[in-house]
Amino acid sequence: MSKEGAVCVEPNTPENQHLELLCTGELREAVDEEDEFPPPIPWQKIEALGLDCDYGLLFSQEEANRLFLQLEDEVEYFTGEQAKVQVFGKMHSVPRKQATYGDKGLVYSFSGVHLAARVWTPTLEYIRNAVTGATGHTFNFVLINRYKDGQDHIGEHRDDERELDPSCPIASVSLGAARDFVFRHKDARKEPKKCQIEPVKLELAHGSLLLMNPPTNTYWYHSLPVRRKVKTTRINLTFRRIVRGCQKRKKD
Ligand SMILES: O=C(O)CCC(=O)C(=O)O
Repeated sequence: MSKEGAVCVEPNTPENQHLELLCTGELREAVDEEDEFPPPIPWQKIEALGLDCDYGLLFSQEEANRLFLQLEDEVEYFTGEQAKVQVFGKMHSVPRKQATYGDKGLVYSFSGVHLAARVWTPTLEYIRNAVTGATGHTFNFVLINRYKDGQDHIGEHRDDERELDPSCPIASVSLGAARDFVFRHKDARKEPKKCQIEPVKLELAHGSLLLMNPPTNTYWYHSLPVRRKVKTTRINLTFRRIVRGCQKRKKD
């Protein structure tokens, strides 16, 4: 992985979390039930101008392996027209597989497609609860992208649809092949660049969680580029919070 970019990594401060628990009286119980209390994630802070992310390992290798296999069994991906997106007015097949799950009635609209949420599967609920436990944020929807190998990819975009709760981070869980993930500032993408801001590049590991906090998606595009050397499959889950009143109707 390239080490370019304005990446600032800070150590986690688990003391703060313990202090918080102490105030709410939950620490005693946590200590008593030490075996059942998951250790706090050692978060890495990733910051640049208008970019605010937290990155850490959410699952052990063993658990991540199990979840990957369960998802391979459970998730139903879109086919046909629903597996296409609109780019400059033309419909194209997406270079990966996609699926959406979530609370009843939720629809996510982007790039000319409207994807209705299927009912949560047990594995997706388990992963969503783990993300909530680690972050304190709740989510009602997940977009799943499956990249069969390094040829599958996702182009530069921002997750800034109006139906997303702007105060809620987007929580991205990765399972399977490690892949490079690139952020580029909106004013430093194309020549002539309005300003010189270096891209921020990360490698997203098996079992990892990347939290894209606001206002990251306002200022930064992200992509998962082609990596021909990657021969194995990766599944990515982006947990989101959709605000019901702001949803586009299916026929918009
Ligand atoms: O696969 C990934 O890590 C990125 C997915 C993504 O960009 C998205 O869901 O908006």
